[in-house]
Amino acid sequence: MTASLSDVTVLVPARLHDRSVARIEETFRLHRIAKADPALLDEDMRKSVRAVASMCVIDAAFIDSLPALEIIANFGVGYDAVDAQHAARRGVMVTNTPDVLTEEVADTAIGLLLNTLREFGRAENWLRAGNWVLKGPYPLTRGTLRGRRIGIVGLGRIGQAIARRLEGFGVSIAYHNRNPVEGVPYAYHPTLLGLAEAVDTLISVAPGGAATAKMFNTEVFDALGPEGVFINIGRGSTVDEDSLAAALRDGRIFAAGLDVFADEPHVPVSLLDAPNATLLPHVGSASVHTRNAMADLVVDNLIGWFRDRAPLTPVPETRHIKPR
Ligand code: 8YV
Repeated sequence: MTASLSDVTVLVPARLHDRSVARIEETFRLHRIAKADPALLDEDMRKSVRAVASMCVIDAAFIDSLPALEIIANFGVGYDAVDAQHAARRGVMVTNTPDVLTEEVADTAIGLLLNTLREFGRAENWLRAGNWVLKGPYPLTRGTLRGRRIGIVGLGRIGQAIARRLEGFGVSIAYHNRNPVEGVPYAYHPTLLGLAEAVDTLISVAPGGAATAKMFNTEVFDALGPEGVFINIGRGSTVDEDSLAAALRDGRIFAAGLDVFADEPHVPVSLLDAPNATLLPHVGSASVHTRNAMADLVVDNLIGWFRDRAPLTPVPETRHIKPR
C-alpha cells in the first residue's frame, strides 16, 4: 500500500487528454515522454514507473521494460492498443473507460447512419454552394431508413444503446455477438455471414484485435447485397478496406458510413474517392462532455488502484489481479 500518492510515478507516453494530465500532475509524480519507447527512459526512471496512463500502443516489450509497473490506465473503451494478455501474465492491471461514453457513441452511430442514408452533409454543401438558388432542390435521396433491416455486430453496452435508439425508428433489429445476450428482444445470429444475409444494414461496434481483424470482407459485403449499408463505429482494423472500397465502387453494396479506419489518421484514397461513403475522423465520443468524463475515469482508476486497492473499470483479462 502506498503511503502517499505523490510518491507514485505515473508515466504518460505520447498525447493524452489535458484533463487527465493535469489531474495526474496534481495527484501523482508525472513523467512524460514523446512515445512509448523504453529508450526514452533512463534506468532510474524505468525502475520507478508504477503506472502508465495512455491512449497509444503499449506493447509487450514496453511492459517488460518497466519492472515496477502495476497498472496501465487506457483512455478509451477500446483497449486493443494495449497488450492486455501480456499485462495479465506480468500481473499488471489494465483499465479502460467504458460506460461514460456509451450514450455519446450511440448518438454518433445514429447520426452517421442517417447521414449515410439521407446525405445531409452533401445536401448542406449544396445549399452553401448556392445550388438551391441556382439549380433548385437537392436531389431526392435513394437512401432511406424506412423499411431497413438492421444488424448490429457487437451487442455490448454501446451496441445495446444503439439498438434502444433504433427501436424508436420502427426498424427491425437483429445482432451477431460471440454469445447470445440474455434479456434482449432482438434476433441472434451465431455467425456474421448469417447476419449479413438476413439484414440490409450492418452497424459494427466490434472491438479491434487479432480475433476481429478484417472480419468485414468481400464475402460479408456480398452477403449484405446491393442495397446494403455498412456503418462502422468500432475499429477500422475489423474491415478489409480494399474489399469495402471495391464493393462501394462496383455497387455491390449501396453505401458506407465510417468513423474509424485501419491506419488513422490516414484514410485510403479509394474510400476518399467513393461518393457513396460518408467519412468521419473518429469522433464517436468526441464531445467536451464525454471526453472530460473519460479523462476523469483514467485518473480515477489510478487513484482507485493506489489508494483504495480497487480500480473502477478493470478489463476482463486483468480483473483478477490484486495490488501488490
Ligand atoms: C477514444 C474510442 O477517444 O473509446 C474508444 O475506444 O475509440 C474513442 O472513444 C479513442 O480510443 C482515444 O484514443
